[in-house]
Amino acid sequence: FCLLHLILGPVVVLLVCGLSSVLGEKVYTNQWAVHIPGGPEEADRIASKYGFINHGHVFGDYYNFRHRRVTKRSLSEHRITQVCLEKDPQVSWAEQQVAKQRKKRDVYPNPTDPKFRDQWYLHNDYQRDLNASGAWEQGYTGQGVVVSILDDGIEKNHPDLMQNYDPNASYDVNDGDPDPQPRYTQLNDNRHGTRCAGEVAAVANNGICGVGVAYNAKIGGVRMLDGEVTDMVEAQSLSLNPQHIDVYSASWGPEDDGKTVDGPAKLAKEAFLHGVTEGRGGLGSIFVWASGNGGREKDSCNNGNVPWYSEACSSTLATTYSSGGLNEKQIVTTDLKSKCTDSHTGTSASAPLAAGIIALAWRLSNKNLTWRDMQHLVVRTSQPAHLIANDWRSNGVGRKVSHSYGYGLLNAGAIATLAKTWTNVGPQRKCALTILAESRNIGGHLSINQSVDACFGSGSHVKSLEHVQARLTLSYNRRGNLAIHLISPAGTRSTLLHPRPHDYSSEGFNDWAFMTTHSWDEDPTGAWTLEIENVVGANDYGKVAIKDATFAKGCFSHIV
Ligand SMILES: *[C@@H]1O[C@H](CO)[C@@H](O)[C@H](O)[C@H]1NC(C)=O
Ligand SMILES: *[C@@H]1O[C@H](CO)[C@@H](O)[C@H](O)[C@H]1NC(C)=O
Ligand SMILES: *[C@@H]1O[C@H](CO)[C@@H](O)[C@H](O)[C@H]1NC(C)=O
Ligand SMILES: *[C@@H]1O[C@H](CO)[C@@H](O)[C@H](O)[C@H]1NC(C)=O
Ligand SMILES: [Ca+2]
Ligand SMILES: [Ca+2]
Repeated sequence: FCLLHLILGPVVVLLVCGLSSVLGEKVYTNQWAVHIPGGPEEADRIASKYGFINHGHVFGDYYNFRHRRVTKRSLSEHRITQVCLEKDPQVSWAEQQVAKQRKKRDVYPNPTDPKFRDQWYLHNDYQRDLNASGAWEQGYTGQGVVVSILDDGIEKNHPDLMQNYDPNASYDVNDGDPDPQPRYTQLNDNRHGTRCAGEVAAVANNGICGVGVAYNAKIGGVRMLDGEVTDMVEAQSLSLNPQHIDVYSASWGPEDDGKTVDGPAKLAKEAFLHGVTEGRGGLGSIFVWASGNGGREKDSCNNGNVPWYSEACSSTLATTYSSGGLNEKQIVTTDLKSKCTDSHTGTSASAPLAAGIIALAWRLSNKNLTWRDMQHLVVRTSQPAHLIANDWRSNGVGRKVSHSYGYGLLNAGAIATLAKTWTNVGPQRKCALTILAESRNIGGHLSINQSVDACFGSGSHVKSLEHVQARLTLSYNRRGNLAIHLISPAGTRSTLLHPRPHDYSSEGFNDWAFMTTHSWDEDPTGAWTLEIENVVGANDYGKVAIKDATFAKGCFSHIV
């Protein structure tokens, strides 16, 4: 009886080979744990009697036996051998060992680049980070994704960029040629674009500098800041190769002087619209913008300026690090002349990190996420984390949101995880309503309360919000004294405009679109309230007309 298995053994091998992991069933090994109280010599004797090799003590009187002929991995238990052992009077217990599914806790090897350990914002074991490794370990590294940096050029032959450099995502708008190589000066004025490019896609595991967030992404640069910036220059940059470039990253804007009100002009507006409707085969280009001073300062977003391409901080969707605090290191990235810097700082550092994280949401096998899907992922996965602000509030769907940080700190691992199972949001619907056809006096305080049906009964009925825009035309003798709030039916209070002490202008706003993302996923049906308030309370005067409020109308993802 006990000899029979010697013949059967090899047959079993053939049957089970390769099935084990697929079926997820128990996998039996050729090892037995055997309890033999009679001592090591007795154990050796029993081992050879039944065709085992004794691999020695486990502990106490337990021995590790390996069978010579039983296959190393099998889906069926080797009953015969088991019974033989159990029946032997010298054996008090025996068990054929099963291979357990065990994953190494830290299975993903960190990049080996010399400066990687200084990239605290990507991954560290001691404090919050952007959880880049959470995406990498799932195989999301930016492969197949194309990012372009709109800036002062890119050092395309930098040893830590060269391998990922993509000439088709690059152009020199300033000089009108295909080569975006920066213009070199004594003071290295044009290093910005190269530094931003490295944040996104510096090559990993090449022994040079650090890594980009999306270190397998393709990276290009548009040289457009090293010269006169006009509407046409902006538009041309924003619409470079939209069927090839997935993400455009920009870290610049108008004066941060607390009084400038500037927005995209005709051509740039059209470039945005064209990008989100036609770019990437209709899935929509992603535009990532740095806003305000970003980052950690409590008042970063409320410092009295209306950042370029941003109507107010309520349009901010999420936050990344921009530079460290006093005790923290700054951003590590590629620098001009083949160098590596660990002192890249400022607002400009944040947009490329966000662009890189967005690049991590796609995989080669699924680049199907639209520009709106991407924003849904960001809204759902960003977290207040440790970000300090006095205005964190739960919105109508219970999500924490703040004017300083939007929905919070981006989490690359969480985005990648959610992207895996995400199904496309349906087609975009827009419902536009006129709130105030005739102008009204503002005085010291004006509150307009209007019930809306969100276009109920029509094809543009909006049940769940993305963006809300309020387009105001407003005259006032001193624009900077005004605060404007919008309150949703669910009670979410968005600050559309903060008072701006330095803004003396009497120009008001001319059909200016204020946007909020704070009511994301709320049902817009019900009473909306718009409050316009003179915070100084002097004898100011002016009028307002609200051309329309548009619900669920998209703009572009706007990231601090
Ligand atoms: C750039 O585009 C051209 C023309 O579409 C194509 O032939 C070439 O392979 C592309 N190069 C890269 C690096 O993608
Ligand atoms: C991609 O999206 C389109 C339209 O939303 C859909 O028809 C298609 O099935 C999607 N494909 C994948 C792989 O998700
Ligand atoms: C980072 O991402 C991984 C993968 O999605 C996730 O399991 C982990 O919880 C994330 N870490 C944090 C702090 O959110
Ligand atoms: C707006 O009007 C509705 C009734 O139409 C009322 O229930 C709501 O309290 C009002 N909201 C404000 C802020 O006045
Ligand atoms: Ca050039
Ligand atoms: Ca590197």
